[in-house]
Amino acid sequence: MQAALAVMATQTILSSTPHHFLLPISFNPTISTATSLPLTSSFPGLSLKAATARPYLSFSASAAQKPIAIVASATKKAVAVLKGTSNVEGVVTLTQEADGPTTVNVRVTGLTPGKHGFHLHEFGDTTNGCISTGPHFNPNGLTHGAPEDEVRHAGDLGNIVADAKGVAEATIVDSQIPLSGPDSVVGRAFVVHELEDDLGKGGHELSLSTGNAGGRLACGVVGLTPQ
Ligand SMILES: [Cu+2]
Ligand SMILES: [Zn+2]
Repeated sequence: MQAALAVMATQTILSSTPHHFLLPISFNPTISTATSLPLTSSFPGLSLKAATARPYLSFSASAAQKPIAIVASATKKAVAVLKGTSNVEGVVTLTQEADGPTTVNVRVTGLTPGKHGFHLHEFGDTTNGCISTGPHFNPNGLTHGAPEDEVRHAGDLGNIVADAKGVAEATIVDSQIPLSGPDSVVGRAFVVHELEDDLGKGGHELSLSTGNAGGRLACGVVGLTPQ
């Protein structure tokens, strides 16, 4: 930053135009009066070549763009396209306003009628199919539970329910699956399971880790989409 200010100072000296009104308030005005039209900079190590308009312009541009960047990040959207080895497939969209809860819209087809466990798993890795997405996303090191439980994996979104045609549609609003920050779910994966998630209450040896939801029918990695 000091070098950038020095460059700007040099440019002000050389151009002697009223550009200086754009400079930061902290800029020391004595520099411009103390030097008369220098062909070399009065700043050690700073040649005239450095006094191009580029650093000056880039500084102004980045300052002007800051408010736009804040506006653009107010709403975050993401999507996951679920596929597997069976004919089960689906699309999941996620929307988060600022730091509020995330709204998840789910549509999965090709299921057997009834409940199917639906989770966010830790990894966005499908190199070995849905198995390589790892366990349920669990940044707080808790045991498996229902979405409304205090003790749950962040990725525990309960069950989705397929109708007689094998179509499950759901809208889930959840506060533990943000689209930014240290616990962001972007880059992780949704998985829809063969069986019902018992929400940690089934008494099975897998109840407190997976909800005993059985095999993984389809999965998809969460990726950001345009606003
Ligand atoms: Cu799962
Ligand atoms: Zn879980």
